[in-house]
Amino acid sequence: MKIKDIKVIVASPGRNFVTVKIITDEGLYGIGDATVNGREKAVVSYLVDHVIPCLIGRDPMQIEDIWQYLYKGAYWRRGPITMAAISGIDIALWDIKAKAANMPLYQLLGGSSRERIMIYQHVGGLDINEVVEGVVRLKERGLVAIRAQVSIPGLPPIYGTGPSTDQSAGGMIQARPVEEVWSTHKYMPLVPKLFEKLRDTVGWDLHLLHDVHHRLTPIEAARLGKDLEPFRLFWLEDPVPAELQEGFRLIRQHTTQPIALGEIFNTIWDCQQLIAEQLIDYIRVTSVHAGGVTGIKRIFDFASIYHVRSACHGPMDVSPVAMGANLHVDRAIPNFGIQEYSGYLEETHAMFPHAFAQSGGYLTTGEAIGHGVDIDEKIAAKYPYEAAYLPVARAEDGTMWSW
Ligand code: GCO
Ligand code: MG
Repeated sequence: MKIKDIKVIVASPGRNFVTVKIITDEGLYGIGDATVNGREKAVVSYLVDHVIPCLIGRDPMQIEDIWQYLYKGAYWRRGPITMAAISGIDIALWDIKAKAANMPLYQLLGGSSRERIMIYQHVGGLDINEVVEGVVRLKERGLVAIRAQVSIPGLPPIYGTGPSTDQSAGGMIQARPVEEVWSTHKYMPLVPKLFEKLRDTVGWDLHLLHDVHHRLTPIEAARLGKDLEPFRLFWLEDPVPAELQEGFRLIRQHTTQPIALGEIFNTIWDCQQLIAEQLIDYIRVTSVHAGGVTGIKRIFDFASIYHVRSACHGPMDVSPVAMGANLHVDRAIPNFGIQEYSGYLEETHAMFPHAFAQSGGYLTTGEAIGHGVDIDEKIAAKYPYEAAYLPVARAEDGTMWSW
């Protein structure tokens, strides 16, 4: 079998997606996701100008060799654009291999370790009462794990702490990034109050999660972790920017609050120390950003030695294609933790017909061969690329902040 053609399809059914379609000379094809939110076209150029010409004529069955060829062969290693391009190709190649084997992808990865995959979804609100109401509503729909975020009183709603989380980002996504205002000292005492009220209302069975979105320092994160301990959160996500891996030691010295990290990581090298020193509990790499099925499987296998569990990033900008690939890995690995699933707009569901399905707080992969997600190119043609950026953040004095 040989790779005959590779198409890159860019479409915006509500969000921009970069989809790779690898077509073989035997008629089999595979689909991959190569989307980097807000930097989509950089990946398109990387693929079209530098990757695809080198892959035509190669054997699509040699997935590991093609991965290494693109990783080592470029000389310039790692980085979000390179790794998203590798991811898109890798996910499509695994799809082809599973189709050639006439199996659902999870079977090729070792078979099924679980029947269903626990997910979490997001609730945001302008004040604590609004968030509590939202959490109660999702719980009634059968969710067993919910991420809760609240706006800071006196400040406009901010991405990731207010209603402007993924599924309701609405006005927050613009052709140029909106600039938002952040205040650490107003945020810190508010979050424990939110989770106290949530525990009083929904009890202790529900898993509650919170995303800090990289905005604190290690000692601030340690303080927040200690303050949250009585409410037994499933995790505290991205408390601190993670370039400085050893910074997480400080958090660990002070709190037993479980920590989740890794949605912007591309390789095992971004989290090698965090995992080997057991500085985190959940690793949030996702197939589209961390080297495809090959990349995340390698990271999760490494993490399993250190009691670190998987938690694939799965917001709306991770397309249903990467979601499908994630779910097959989630199903197969021994150290699955949880899967983020923000859900998708109707247009997105229609453009990517998929075998995975939600039932209450869980997703199932379905038994379709391959990863079970396709692209409808006629629908895709109706939604051309649109410039769209998530907001950026500044402190109240104007200092640029992590968002
Ligand atoms: C999450 C994330 C997302 C990211 C977004 C960036 O936990 O799902 O933090 O909301 O901000 O995916 O493109
Ligand atoms: Mg996050």
